Amino acid sequence: MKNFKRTLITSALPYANGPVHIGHLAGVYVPADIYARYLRLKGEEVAFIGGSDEHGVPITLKAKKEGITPQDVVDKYHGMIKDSFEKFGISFDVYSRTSAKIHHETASEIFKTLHDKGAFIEQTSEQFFDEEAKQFLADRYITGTCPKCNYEKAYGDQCESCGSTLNATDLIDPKSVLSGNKPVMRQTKHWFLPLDQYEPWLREWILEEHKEWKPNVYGQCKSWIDGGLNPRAVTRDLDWGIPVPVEGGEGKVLYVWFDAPIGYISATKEWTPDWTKWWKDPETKLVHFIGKDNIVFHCIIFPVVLKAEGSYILPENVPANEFLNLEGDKISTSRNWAVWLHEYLEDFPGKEDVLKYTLTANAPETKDNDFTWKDFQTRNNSELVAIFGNFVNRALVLTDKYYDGIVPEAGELTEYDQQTLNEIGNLKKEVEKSIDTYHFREGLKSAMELARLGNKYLADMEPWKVVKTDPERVKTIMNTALQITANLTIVFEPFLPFTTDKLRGFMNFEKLDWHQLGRTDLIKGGHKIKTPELLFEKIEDEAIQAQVDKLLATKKVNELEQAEVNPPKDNIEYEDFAKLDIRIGTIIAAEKVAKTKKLLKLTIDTGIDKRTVVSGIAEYFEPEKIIGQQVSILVNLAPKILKGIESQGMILMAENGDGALVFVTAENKIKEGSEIR
Ligand code: B3M
Ligand code: ZN
Repeated sequence: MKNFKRTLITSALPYANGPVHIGHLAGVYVPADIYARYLRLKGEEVAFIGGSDEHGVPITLKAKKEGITPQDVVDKYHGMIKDSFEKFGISFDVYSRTSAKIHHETASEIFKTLHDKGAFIEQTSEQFFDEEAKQFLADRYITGTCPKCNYEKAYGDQCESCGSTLNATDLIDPKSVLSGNKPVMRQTKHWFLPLDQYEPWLREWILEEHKEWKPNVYGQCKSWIDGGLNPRAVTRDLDWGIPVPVEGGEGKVLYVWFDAPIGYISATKEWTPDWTKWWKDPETKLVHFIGKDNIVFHCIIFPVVLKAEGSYILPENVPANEFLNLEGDKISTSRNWAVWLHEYLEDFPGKEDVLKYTLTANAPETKDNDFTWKDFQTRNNSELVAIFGNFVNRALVLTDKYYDGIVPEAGELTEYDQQTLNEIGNLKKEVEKSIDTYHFREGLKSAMELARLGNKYLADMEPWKVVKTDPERVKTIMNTALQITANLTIVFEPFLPFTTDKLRGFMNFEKLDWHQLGRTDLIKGGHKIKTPELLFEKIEDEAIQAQVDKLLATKKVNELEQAEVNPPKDNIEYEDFAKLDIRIGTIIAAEKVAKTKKLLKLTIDTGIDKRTVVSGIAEYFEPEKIIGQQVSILVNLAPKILKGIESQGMILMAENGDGALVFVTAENKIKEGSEIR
């Protein structure tokens, strides 16, 4: 492996069109942060770069939806994202934004350089144009039916239902998002990056020279390259973005995926005047942390830009992650199906590391994974509290109790003591191997092994028993336990920085660098620790249930919103309608029908009588909660036996296309027996 002098870590620039959620964190920011903290702890020269991606169509669409300007949108979300990253402890050296002046300048300059070198081809092509809005339509401004799966709301670049990449011209029955009209074709000129010309080079550089890239990354690159690369437009007809800085570029902007990765360079410039050593010195190791949907941009398109420019280094690795799902469903900003970082920080104050731990322990490194609140609770209660917290607490509390908080000197070590301490060095190697190869969940697992080791050591040694028979021996046991504790403050530093900070506080202990890890004399006899507190606290069921309820409420809203409307039925005569006798009634009793999932047995006060109705609504309503609910009831429906119960009438329900149900009733409470007609 090549030896580098310094490491430049970039993490994907989140779109400033919404807050950051756990999917972003697990995929990009938590692993990048672990990597940055680890290298810093080793004393290496590191730059950790972040920023907001503030251009592109998603932002203009959001602005349109909210009736504000794109700049308003990005100001709002950039502030929010930056703030939540800070509170969560993502240790960026700089967090910039692509609407910054320095970025506009940098991206323009690189575009011009490529233009002047003749690196682009100019092509006139036909694009969709909205005649009413007088505007060319970006892919996201066109919706229509997906030719692959028939989903009716596919975008001009992608179908979110089947995941296919599309061209706007592939859509069946395309419509403009702006006016709802069918767009027409118009000619427009754009600048293209001829990716096809770089194919032999990409083949060599990635497929031959970077066989060590993660299989998911390498595989995606290979399939793009083998599939044949085409020239790619790097400009757009849009009024939000960086103006195309060459002749003929009026009214056009740089394609967001052209400028966004350049944001890494601009942010570095903003951070230090000495930026060229980070971007132009071959002894700098450039690593991009991204999610899997960004692979082609970071492994193919951006490297081609850098290569064409000629003076920049190329990424050494791109450890892209797969996706994190939430409770079995794809995370989605538009469907509000997410755990938002800023909300988490409010709901779980002081528990930043619990989320970091869960997201790393369950990181989608090799395949998509699922985040569940239950798992979050278990990771906290059974791992952080029961293993790490328990060990540390025992070690510190016993030291406090037996020795007034003064670390005892060790006597002669037994073979078991020695073995236990030797294990620290082995685990250190494991953690290093894992982090060096971007296997952060393995790394965390090995770090956790050290806490397990400590826990087991104390459980085996039982100092609380030995203290009665051999108090001298207990000094050695406690000293050994405290050496393990001291090592924990180092090994967990990249993963759980708030926790190690707290632990060092309890121990009255200084921050040590990675190279001290494995030493068995870190904490000296005679050192005084502080009165210990709990390192982690248990998370109760109620807190978890509250989060689950929040998601269930979202689900319900989505179901109602996304429902398809059924086509109308054939006309009927008034006489047919007049035959229906529909009354207002009140549910006075309700219970589940045994051995069925869907049925409730209801007793209804119809104003005429009190009667039994069997209704298929059990999946949507709990019997206790609907007592007193007024309903509309069809009272002259012929009775029918259902599961052995005679049902005398039918409750009217409104049902959306997904089958979610709501009671149909009068606007105000009204006397039972009132007729509906
Ligand atoms: N904003 C897409 C995303 O957030 C894009 C990343 C840019 S990285 C230069 O997934
Ligand atoms: Zn589709």
